Amino acid sequence: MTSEESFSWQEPRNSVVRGAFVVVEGLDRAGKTTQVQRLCSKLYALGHNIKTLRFPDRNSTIGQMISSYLQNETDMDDHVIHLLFSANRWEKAKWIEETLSKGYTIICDRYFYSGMVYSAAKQNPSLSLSWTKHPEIGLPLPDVVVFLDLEPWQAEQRGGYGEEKYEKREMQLRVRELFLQLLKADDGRMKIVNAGDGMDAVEERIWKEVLPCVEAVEGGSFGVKIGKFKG
Ligand code: NYM
Ligand code: MG
Repeated sequence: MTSEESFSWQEPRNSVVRGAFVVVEGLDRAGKTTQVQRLCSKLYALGHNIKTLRFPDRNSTIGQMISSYLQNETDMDDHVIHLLFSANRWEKAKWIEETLSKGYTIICDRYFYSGMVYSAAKQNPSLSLSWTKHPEIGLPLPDVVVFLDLEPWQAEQRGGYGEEKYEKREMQLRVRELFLQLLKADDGRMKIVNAGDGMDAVEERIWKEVLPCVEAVEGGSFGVKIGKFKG
């Protein structure tokens, strides 16, 4: 049972002011996919209306170009692939806003935070962290972002590591540094969660960060309007 199958078809069961936009971020093999599924199941069991999303969304034409790049089948200029990742989010922007307005809480596996840090971690002199932000400006802003933090050596010990582009120690080290840099500059919506030990403990930590936010947003404390990323 994938999260997509189990959570995407139901009509909203509860009337809420709007859904919350929850993003889960982290290095490769940080456990995002497992934790997103667990989080959805728990929220759904409590009666929340849930939809899931993941980036890159490999189903669209742009998503297939991204997937082929990640699998080392095609090569692209660093700026071009950055803009494709961003375009892949813009393809979903309207759907995100409409879905939140209908009262669904969205749990999203990666978003523009990954977009910025993975591109900037390439250390291309004409592709700084601040350059990477520009195409993301105006996208729906998450209400909470959970950064699953673990050290690259811990991620490496998990299965499947090293199959795609970027899954290399040097790259992951820089990605982590940049995530931590974003966290320092953040307005408080990014929460750091230690993801280096057992799945149940990590699940509990995520729950403590996410549930209060979901309840507050659905209850109207964050207003009806969905924020937009300002850079
Ligand atoms: N990635 C993901 C980017 O480089 N930019 C982005 O905007 C996004 C959303 O794609 N190594 C990278 C991070 C991952 C890779 O993601 C594929 P996943 O979650 O491993 O399928
Ligand atoms: Mg990966």
